[in-house]
Amino acid sequence: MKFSSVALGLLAATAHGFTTSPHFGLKHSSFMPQPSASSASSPLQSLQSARSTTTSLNAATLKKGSDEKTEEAFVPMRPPIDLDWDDIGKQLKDSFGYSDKDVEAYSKLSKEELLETYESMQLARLFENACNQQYMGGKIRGFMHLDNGQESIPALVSDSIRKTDKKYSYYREHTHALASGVSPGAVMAELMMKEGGTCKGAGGSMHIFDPETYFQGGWALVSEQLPYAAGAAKSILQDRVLGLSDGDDFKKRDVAPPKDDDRISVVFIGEGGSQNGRMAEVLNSAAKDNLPLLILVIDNGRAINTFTPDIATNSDVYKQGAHYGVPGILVNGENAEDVVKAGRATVDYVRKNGPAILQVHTYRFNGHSPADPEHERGRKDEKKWARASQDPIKIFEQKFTSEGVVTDEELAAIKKKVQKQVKEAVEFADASPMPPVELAKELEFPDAPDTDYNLKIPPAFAAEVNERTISKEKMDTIQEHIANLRAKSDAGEITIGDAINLAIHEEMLRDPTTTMHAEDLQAGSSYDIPKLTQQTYGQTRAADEIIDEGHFIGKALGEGMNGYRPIVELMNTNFGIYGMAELSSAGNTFATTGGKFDMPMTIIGAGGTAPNQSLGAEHSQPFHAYVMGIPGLKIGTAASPAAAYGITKSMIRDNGPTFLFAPVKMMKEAKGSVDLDKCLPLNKAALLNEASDEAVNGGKAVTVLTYLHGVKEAEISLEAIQEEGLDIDLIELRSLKPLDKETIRKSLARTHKLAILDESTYSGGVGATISAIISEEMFDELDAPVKRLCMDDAPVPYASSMEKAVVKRSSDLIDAVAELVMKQH
Ligand SMILES: Cc1ncc(C[n+]2csc(CCOP(=O)(O)OP(=O)(O)O)c2C)c(N)n1
Repeated sequence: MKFSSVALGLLAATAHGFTTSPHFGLKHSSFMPQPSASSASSPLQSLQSARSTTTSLNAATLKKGSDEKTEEAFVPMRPPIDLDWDDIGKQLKDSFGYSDKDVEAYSKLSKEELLETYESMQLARLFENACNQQYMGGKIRGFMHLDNGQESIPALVSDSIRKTDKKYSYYREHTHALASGVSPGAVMAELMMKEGGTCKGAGGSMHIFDPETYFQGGWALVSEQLPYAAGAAKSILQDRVLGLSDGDDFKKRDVAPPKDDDRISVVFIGEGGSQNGRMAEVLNSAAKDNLPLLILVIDNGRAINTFTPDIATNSDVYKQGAHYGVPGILVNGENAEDVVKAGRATVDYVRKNGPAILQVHTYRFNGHSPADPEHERGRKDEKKWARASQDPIKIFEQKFTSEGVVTDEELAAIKKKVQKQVKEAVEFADASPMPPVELAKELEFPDAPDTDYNLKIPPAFAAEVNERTISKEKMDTIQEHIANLRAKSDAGEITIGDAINLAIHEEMLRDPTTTMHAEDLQAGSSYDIPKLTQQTYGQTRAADEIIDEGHFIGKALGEGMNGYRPIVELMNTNFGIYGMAELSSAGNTFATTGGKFDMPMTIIGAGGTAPNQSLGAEHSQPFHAYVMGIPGLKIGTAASPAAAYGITKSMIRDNGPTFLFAPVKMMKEAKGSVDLDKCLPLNKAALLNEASDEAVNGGKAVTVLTYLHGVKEAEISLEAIQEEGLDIDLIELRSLKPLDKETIRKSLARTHKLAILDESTYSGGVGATISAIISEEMFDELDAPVKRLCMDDAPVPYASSMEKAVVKRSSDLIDAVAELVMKQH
């Protein structure tokens, strides 16, 4: 067992405190019971028990003797782990199956490689010191999460991670971006809100993105990046299956990846974030699909002010994969040389075999962010201590100069070179202009609201890819299925579910980069929407998913950033509640990345709340209203097969995230025909009934806005309304966002009265938003206040007698139209 000088220093200091594994250099206390061979069956278990023992410790007083003066000695809450290379080698053999010879091959870094490690660490440190200065000078604002003390991780990244590997980091990502080759000037400019920034100043400190280096975030919701990285890993498999690769414009071209393609996806995550359930899902998915995914856990033991062991039963994140068969190892982040060497071994394992976890034990010298108050239990002294004794840069300098491997002059020259680089980055950022005010609106959608999707050109390689990836037998089967559905349409007999399924198949054949995700997918889910997709296009393109919508919307997001066009089918749109974080980030991506990443994701599902639905409260929520506030999302509805077909096709072709809601109770019952091969606009409402001139001229007409089941309810009420000598302009809101204000205004200019039959709640509902817009922008057209017929602010009851009081229907509409017409103006 070797002890580093740092560890030796600590040996005395910790003598009072905790039980640790001698194997890993944690020190045994003479006051604590020693772990027996049976109570700590492996070195790593010993380490774990040591950690839990130390959680209650802070600082201890070491007494040299009862009559001696008391001497204060610092005992950190998190003891250093001081694993040496032998310990790491053992883990590499036990966890990854490496041989002694393999481990030996990883055991040395050349002098040149050591100097590169040093340079990478210095770039991270000096760049972030400059960030601190700019923050203090007021040029960087908001949150800024610095990485000081954790520089061995960027050193690993610049050593083993290639430009073409996909990288998914979190809000503490500046150094990961630099190590991935993102320009320091562009990162600094992004932090300083400048147009020359990686995202033109739209992203900021927590959202660094760079297409060229495949640096794909920069995500600020703790752990959200996990499924995205899995989706990116999946896109690598898709490239291989389809024989596609990225062109210079990062769009797919018909060139197969090289035979030895060994790209991986890397996800960075804190030990706090690793306790999130997304970790379990990602491990499951990574193991199931054998994804080339490296989970790089940066374990600084702190989650903002929380000492992570206070909330986590087990901080050994590298063992979390055991349940799924994903191996992991632990390394000491203060020893940059070992981090780089172990990083190489782990990355090589992932390239050749599949997913793995690498947990790096570090100390972070700064608080969470300068904007945060620091209330970290036991941290003040620990930071001081860590800066003095656990700094990977100082440890590196001390070790390799004292061993004569490198000279002070060589290190000084590197530091000087990096200082110049950082100075230039600040100068570049200073010189860059602020982004223009108009950019915010330009970044709302990648495709303008009035896009004609019929004009979109399919990829030239579609026929070739279909030919080589779909067998003749399967192609015959799907063509027959398509022909049957088209015949049903011709006969006016196609359902909404089948119309969407038809559109999906036509689009998946038209563009082989289109993928599908759903639960119960093989069986066609609940309404046949994904029917025959897996059977035709295979498991990689059409994935049956675990039951967490957040997980597979997240994976779709990762595919969407990597040249694919994922479709997600939700068995019921309400289940999308589990994917709120992922939906919101999908909506943000185009704008937050300064327009550098499209997000061609389509979510489709049956939802809404029909009268007499009898599904209970949780299946009857207005999820369409919940997502209305997500920027960047185009939201459509379709209450007929024709609308469902044409909108689905357009949404799949759109380069931004889109969400189609279909009426759950009408999926099989509404039948009709579709306009074959035609895309519908995503910004248009449909006038389903035009009030007669007679009714309009007599002041007996009302505009009715509705969608989903409301369309059927309104159609049912039409006869009764007309029998009374009244009439309605019945407008189906096929686009909830963007809203077709033109069609509404045109109708109000005739009727001057408006009822909204709304399948969402009184507060925060679709009707509430539309009513506000009309009051603000079309007030002059109104002769009476807008009449909202919406759901009460109450959970939808099961019993139909009670449900009647909450969910509005045709009878309510008939009354409302009569009431509006009676209103004097
Ligand atoms: C979903 C979500 N919840 C809470 C937060 C606030 N938050 C930001 S960082 C953080 C702690 C994360 O700790 P850890 O994963 O260990 O990473 P570290 O910051 O230490 O690098 C929290 C709670 C957030 N950004 N996202």
